[in-house]
Amino acid sequence: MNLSRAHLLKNNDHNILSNLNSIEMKTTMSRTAMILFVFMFFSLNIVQAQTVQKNKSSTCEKSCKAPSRRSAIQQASLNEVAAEKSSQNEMVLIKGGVFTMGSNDFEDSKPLHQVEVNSFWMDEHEVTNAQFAEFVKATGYITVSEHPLKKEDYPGVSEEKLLPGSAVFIAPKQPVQLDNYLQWWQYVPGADWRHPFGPNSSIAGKENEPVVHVSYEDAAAYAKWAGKRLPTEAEWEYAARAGNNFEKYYWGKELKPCGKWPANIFQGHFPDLNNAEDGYVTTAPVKSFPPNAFGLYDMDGNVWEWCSDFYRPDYYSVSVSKNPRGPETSYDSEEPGIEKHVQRGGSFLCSDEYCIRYKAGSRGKGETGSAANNLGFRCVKEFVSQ
Ligand SMILES: [Ca+2]
Repeated sequence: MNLSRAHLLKNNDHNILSNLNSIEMKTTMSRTAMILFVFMFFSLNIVQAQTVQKNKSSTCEKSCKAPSRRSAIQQASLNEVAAEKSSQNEMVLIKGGVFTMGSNDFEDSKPLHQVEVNSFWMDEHEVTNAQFAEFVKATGYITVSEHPLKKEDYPGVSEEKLLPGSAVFIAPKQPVQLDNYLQWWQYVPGADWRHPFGPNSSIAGKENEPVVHVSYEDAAAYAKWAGKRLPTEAEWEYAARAGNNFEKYYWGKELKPCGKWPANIFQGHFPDLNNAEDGYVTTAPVKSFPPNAFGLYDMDGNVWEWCSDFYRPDYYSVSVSKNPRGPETSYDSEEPGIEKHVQRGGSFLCSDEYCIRYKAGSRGKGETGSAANNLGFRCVKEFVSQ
């Protein structure tokens, strides 16, 4: 996620609404094609599959279900505090500890370094539309995407384009070069948390899906209202790893453990063809995929999640080791004048083909005031020992 609002606005065009109408069609078509493919595949391979499957499933069941000693001990430790789990606010107590933070696969995630975090409560799932609606109802809060735009903030953009809105992923109709995100991200006037794809869309029936089109400021305002705060980047990564250091993915070593997609990411050909093998073209209802060892859902994929740290690519070389809270200011040499916060976890648009920053230890970043239809958040709360 590196969507500058001003950049998007300058490149906005007027074909957006017609493109938006194709999103649902594409979903239906891709699912129909998938069903047909699956039917043909199984018709041709059913006998062979039955034989192979017998051996395979027993191995797979075993590797998926037998807990390691480490995870068994960890779980036992978590059970001790399970009584404290709040059923009212759906938070999980994350017992503090030390872990190795970062990844050698990304320049801004180096060096690997030891970090200690205190215990904290964390939302077990991303903040949903229903939860955000409660906040708006109680406070009358207006999100950044709904605010009128000031002409002075967007020099070079014509006045008729200065309409409230947000960034929406719109799949191009054919394969495109992956060097320019403006081929699939468009600034859509009228897109906001209530209208994820633009003015003619709504969140009816999506109450249990993560809220999107929330800027850092919006997420922080919700957190404050809820008596919580946004997680630090270190807390987020510690929680996402859930005791599994050095894994390629937060969920393990394989992309598809036991042949199943463990998170809502992108399958197909990016950005023009989303096969939705995992069942979802865009956001999935929270808790659609299995939780991690700490009981947290969708730490990977679904929507990016805001963290409280400012973004700097070189922060890990100077980070304190205990409860780091990020640098004092943000700086990104790719867009030096733009203030950015860290985002984590990737979204329904991440794959090995593009946007690989859903992998363990990787970092995302975003303009503090920007939003998009794959960007949300979850909150944390201090743990006060009795
Ligand atoms: Ca998906």
